[in-house]
Amino acid sequence: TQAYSVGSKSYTAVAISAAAKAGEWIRSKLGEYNQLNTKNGVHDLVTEIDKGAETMIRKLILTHFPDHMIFGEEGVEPGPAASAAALSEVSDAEFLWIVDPLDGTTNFVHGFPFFSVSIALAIKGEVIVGVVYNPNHDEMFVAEKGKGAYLRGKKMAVAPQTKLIEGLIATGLPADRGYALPVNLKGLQELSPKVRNIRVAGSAALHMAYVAAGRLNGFWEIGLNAWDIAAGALMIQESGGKVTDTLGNPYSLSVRNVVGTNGHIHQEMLDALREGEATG
Ligand code: 2AM
Ligand code: CA
Ligand code: CA
Ligand code: CA
Repeated sequence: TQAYSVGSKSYTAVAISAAAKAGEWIRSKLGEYNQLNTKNGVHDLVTEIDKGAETMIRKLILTHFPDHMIFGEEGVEPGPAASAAALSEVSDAEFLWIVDPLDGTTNFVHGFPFFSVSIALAIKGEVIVGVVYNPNHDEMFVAEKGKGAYLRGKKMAVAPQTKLIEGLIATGLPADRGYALPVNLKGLQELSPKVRNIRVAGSAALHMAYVAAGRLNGFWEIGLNAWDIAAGALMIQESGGKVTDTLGNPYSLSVRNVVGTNGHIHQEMLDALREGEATG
């Protein structure tokens, strides 16, 4: 991945370099991997690849910025309560890196080539850099606060459609079968007839990057974590879109029930989720 090597010590360059390195490594393991552990049952998988990628990213960040904090999925106890508590301990940090080393583990395990590495940097709780890398397509989505979001050197822009019915929308089927899944299913039920179609491709971060790139008009999902959302949220905002929680509150690191759209269809989506009693 010569194209993505770090030339300077800038935050963005380090984020890109870490995502590229981890992503390349993950992709090299695709298809040969068979040992996996379940975290919270059969729907919530974790592999040695998730852990190895996080270690790799952590080391690279700390090499450049030894005093920065890192909040990564595999460094946190599983479950919403534990992750919320862990986030509240670090969310005010001067420099906080928010890392999902492999977003789409289920896809990775099955050899379905749609997964990503998501890395964001927040300064005192405000996301200023977001990078999402899909090693299967060698696509590096990069956003910097106030400077726009880019793919292959080209500025990204959200899709122009103004009506929900013209929208291609994505969501996820959460691993939490007890709470998040039933709420998300209500949203699917309500939204399916009101949109052009819905995709459930298995990587929240990549879905959000696709909204930023104008390939999707919107995305929502219940019960996510900061590491799924942070990079993609900045990317959507910097591409002209809008990110809130399902009740319409502005995006922050503590948002778990996220809605990210091109902006034009945002209110229609929020209204539909409320009508379907699917806001969580
Ligand atoms: P992961 O692959 O990093 O675990 C798909 O619906 C999305 O949900 C993916 O981004 C996936 O991220 C995430 N996800 C998987 N298990 C989860 C869990 N137990 N709680 C919350 N999100 C989860
Ligand atoms: Ca996981
Ligand atoms: Ca994830
Ligand atoms: Ca993950």
